[in-house]
Amino acid sequence: MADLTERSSCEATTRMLKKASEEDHSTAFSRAEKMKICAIGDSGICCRNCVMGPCRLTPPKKEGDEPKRGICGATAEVVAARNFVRMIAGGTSAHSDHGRAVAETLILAAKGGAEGYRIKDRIKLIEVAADLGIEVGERTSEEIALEVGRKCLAMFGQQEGEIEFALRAPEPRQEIWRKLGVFPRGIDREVVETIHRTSIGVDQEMENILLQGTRCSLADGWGGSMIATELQDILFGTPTPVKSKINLGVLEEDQVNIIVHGHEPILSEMVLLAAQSEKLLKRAEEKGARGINISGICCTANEILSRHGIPIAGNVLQQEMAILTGAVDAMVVDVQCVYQAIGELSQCFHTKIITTSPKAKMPFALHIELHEENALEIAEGIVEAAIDNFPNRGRVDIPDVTTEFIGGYDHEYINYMLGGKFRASYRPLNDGIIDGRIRGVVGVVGCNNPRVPHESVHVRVVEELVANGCLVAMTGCAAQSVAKTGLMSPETAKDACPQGLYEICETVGIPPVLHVGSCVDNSRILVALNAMVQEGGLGSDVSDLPVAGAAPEWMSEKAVAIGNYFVASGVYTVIGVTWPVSGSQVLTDYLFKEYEKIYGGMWDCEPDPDKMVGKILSHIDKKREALGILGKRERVLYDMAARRELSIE
Ligand code: NFS
Repeated sequence: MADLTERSSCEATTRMLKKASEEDHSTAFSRAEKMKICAIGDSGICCRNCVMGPCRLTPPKKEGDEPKRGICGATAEVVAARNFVRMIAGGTSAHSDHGRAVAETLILAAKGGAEGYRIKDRIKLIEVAADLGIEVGERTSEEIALEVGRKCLAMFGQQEGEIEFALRAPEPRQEIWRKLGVFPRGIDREVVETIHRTSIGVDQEMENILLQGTRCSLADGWGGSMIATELQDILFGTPTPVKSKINLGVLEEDQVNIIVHGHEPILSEMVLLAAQSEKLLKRAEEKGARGINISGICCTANEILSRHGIPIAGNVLQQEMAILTGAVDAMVVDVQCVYQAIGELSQCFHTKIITTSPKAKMPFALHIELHEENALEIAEGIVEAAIDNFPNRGRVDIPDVTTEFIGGYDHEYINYMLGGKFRASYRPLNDGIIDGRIRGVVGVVGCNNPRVPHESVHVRVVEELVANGCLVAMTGCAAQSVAKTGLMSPETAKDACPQGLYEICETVGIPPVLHVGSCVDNSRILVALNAMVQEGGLGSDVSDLPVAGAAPEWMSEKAVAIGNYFVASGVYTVIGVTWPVSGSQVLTDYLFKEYEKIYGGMWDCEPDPDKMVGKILSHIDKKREALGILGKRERVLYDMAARRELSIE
């Protein structure tokens, strides 16, 4: 393998990669190196929606050549559009099935039928109920929660009308959606219709296919993902800032290490609870362990970090690295972003992979299915299996690498910390943007991808954005990458950002980079953007705001769904790595340029981190100019050295 520091900027990861290479274990990094990228598939112009082909619609070799057509006659832009919206449907289905599971658990908890789950956040419950037009009155939390849960669950099967959370968007935005006919009706309906319309011989017009893609993605951001976030807050508590640490060094040599990996806190919350049981702690002691240590990987990690400060072992590309330490007694997984490779790799170590969802099984894993009715009891069984595996450890190799950071920011807390308890508001944020101390706000989200240097693209993008006065909000594995740099600690703000941004960070007590949770929590960013519009002074719609979105190291189709709902909500969104439909210039131009006229937000792709930052800043400045605030410069405070320099001039 090439120089390992070129593969990842994370020290713990490179140490484990070295071990993997010495001991001849394959990892996503080594497999990516061997896997040749298929240029046709990579550019999104291969159609295999029927078996007359597969049809590969490569561009004409020379000028004057007829563009290739599929056997059914499909053009490259139609094939590429189908592939693009199918990615949206895939991503939407993942986030939404997650949201559905939370709604079902909330209903069960409200009925008293889900052991271990209860309504934890009544304030959030009442807020959500109000948004859904549900009467609160003198009713108990359980009565309200039952109606909230049922109403949210009904949004999945809704056949007509408008899904209610989307009514939180600014009025002008809703009007755009209504005029275009893309207001989502029901979540499942939009996913099904997207798959139907892109099957052989149905929707043959690129623009029309994309409209359905938009409707589907909005059903994700303002539907499934928002349901997941809101109902999780009700069940498990709305996050507030918590101190924690990240990286493989959070594993403990003398404790039972359980890693929860995947996405749904329905599982991880119960594992956490079970690990506190006196009986199990005693059992761990009997097996020679000093305690039970829980940490997380991927978005499950973000969920339990935000609500409990549980440390993060790593992001998606570190799941194999964790097993390579030899210190993980059980890796408990549910759904999404779990590599099949961990099953086989676990055979070389003592690690038990425990699958828990009927939707996701894998070879070489122990399956202990989680049922909400008796989840706590099942979770105790899972923890017990991990404890009993502790004595089977071989050599342990934990890289002593961790970084402290603060997580758990969300719309509610930002509102409170900016305005105070009795006058919660976004005013100071909007004022900071208007007077130029904050240049803009950028959401940097998404995955890690071994096709680009692990974490270093994220880090470069975010460092540069902060250095240029942008406040950054992060979710997913992207957030975990940057948490390792110290940029998520308020103390680092002084050196990392210009004076204006620093003053705001210092006054409010926040770092310049905010960890706002998991990928479904991108819905928190939508809510925050809406709050900025409502606060006033920055235009009347999200598309007027000096903001942008980026997914520099994305890999999952979930990132395409997220990107598209941000674009359709009015946000300029740029992705790195690769543009998945680059094979059709017609489609690319439509998404990059025409979309701006339609939605005010548009797609872009830029793998180079510095160029990506340049594009984001020029978009932000364009929006500042339109608002008439471009000229406002941040106030520069000169130190003595700078003054002397001035007087020499
Ligand atoms: Ni998001 Fe979370 Fe990570 Fe990417 Fe996977 S964990 S839902 S998809 S890889 S950020």
